Amino acid sequence: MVRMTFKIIHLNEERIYIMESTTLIAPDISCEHCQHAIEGAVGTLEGVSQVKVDIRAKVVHIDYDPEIVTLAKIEEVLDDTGYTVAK
Ligand SMILES: [Cu+2]
Repeated sequence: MVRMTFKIIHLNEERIYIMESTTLIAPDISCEHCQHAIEGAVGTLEGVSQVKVDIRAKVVHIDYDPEIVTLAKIEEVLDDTGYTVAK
């Protein structure tokens, strides 16, 4: 498994945001259409701050706030969009 997860800590005046950054493998990614579909679906989820699709590597880099959205939810949305995450 090549999934990598690490934490990013953002500080602002009101609270500390502990974001997770994860890389998911979705082997069905093949072109820019896939990229836009994934960015549109995952990028609009509340709690997701950044989505980057690497078409060639067939991976999705996601920064999210685990207090707002779970990784399971993100994977579910990817699955619903047609890109099942490889385990
Ligand atoms: Cu495509």
